[in-house]
Amino acid sequence: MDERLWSAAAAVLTGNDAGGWTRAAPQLYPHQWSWDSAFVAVGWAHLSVPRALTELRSLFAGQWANGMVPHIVYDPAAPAEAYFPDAARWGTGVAAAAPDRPTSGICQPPVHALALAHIAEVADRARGTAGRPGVPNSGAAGPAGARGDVEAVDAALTELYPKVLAWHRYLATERDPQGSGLVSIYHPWESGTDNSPRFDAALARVEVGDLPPYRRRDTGHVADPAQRPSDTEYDRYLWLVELLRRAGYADDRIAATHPFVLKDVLFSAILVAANDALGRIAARIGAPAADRAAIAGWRDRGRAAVDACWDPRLRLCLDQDVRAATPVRCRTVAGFAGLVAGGDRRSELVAELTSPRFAGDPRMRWPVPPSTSPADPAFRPRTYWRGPSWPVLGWLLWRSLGEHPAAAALRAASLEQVRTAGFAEYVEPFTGEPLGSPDQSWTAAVTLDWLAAG
Ligand code: 9WN
Repeated sequence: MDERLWSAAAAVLTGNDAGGWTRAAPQLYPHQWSWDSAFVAVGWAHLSVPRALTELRSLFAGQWANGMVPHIVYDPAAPAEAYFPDAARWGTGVAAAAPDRPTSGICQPPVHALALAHIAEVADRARGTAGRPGVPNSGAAGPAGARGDVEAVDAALTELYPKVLAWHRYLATERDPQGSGLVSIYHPWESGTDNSPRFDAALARVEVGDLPPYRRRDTGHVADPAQRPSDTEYDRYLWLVELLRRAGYADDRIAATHPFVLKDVLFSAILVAANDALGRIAARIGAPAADRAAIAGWRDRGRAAVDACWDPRLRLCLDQDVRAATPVRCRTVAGFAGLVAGGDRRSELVAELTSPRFAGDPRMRWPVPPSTSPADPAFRPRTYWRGPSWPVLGWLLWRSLGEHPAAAALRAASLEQVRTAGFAEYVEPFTGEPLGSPDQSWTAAVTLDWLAAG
């Protein structure tokens, strides 16, 4: 165990702890983000199981009445100018379940059930090994603490299970009225990979109308604004927000009229993995058979649909642009959706992941997946999701690889990367330069999990 790296990662989570929830980053992202929060809970589990559970509880306090978990739960105490768009810009008071907790009006990939199942595994493991030196989260808790952790997990599973189920049901119905197994997104921010070239064509078709004026805050928090999305992209992002707001965040209206609707293959694959995890949770708490059948049905339907997005020429799974009725032909990390969903393309996808088009590019400082392939014409090594590597996505793929030998290599390379680049939001893949925000919570969280797996 690398004690120094462990303490440094723990210090990032503690430093970003806002008391019951964790800022995604100290300056750039001073609120609670949905999928960040799930990854962060994976890390917290190794420091404190109760704290990890609190992270998810506080996020789900912002869940909407229709089941949607919003992509940002705002900190009303943060200054309004800390981040844009601020809560007021979304005007979501009408739709939110808890209007006292201001939220955005869109969502992000559903990593939460994975996090919940992971916390339960960590607590179970600690109970089995309580007090053994060198086992993370065992010495601190001790035998009584470890038993208490498992009790806390059981209580939290009972409380959170119906909320997570409602979240998955929302995605499987409102976001997939066709029952295709693929989830529709209405905004690039919903993918979590905001300015990926996956969205270029669909975004280019969005004609910006009468956009209320705004001032960006993000570019003031990074060393070089070129690391962030462009102003043209921001205008379109804000126009899509405006259209969603005008549609009252009503899924049926949005599905019928919104100019940006994409079947996001990575989001859909994460939902498959999350349904797998939710199925295990449902079995553990003795949930009704009808729930368990629904969850298994969503999982199997999603897995088959992600496999059907396989493109034999690019050797990746592709998003489907609903408005253009075409697959989105570009080489990005989202193409490994089939690995995340656990379908039939595993060996081809591992070969592609380690090929010179991705982690095996000889120019790579460490063999970790870049967000966009250097072989894609849109590749930019320093620009946000257009090339830099994001440790958190490396973690998602690592986890999906299971016992495959490529997993150990990816973990080792990722740990080397964080040792050198620190807990950066993203990293220039050839030089290893840290980019975006320093002390990004989810980078520290996945580091803890990689270390605990050693
Ligand atoms: C918009 C918080 C979030 C992540 C996203 C990442 C970035 C926000 C932004 O930061 O998005 O949601 O302002 O760029 O793209 O994945 O959840 O870390």
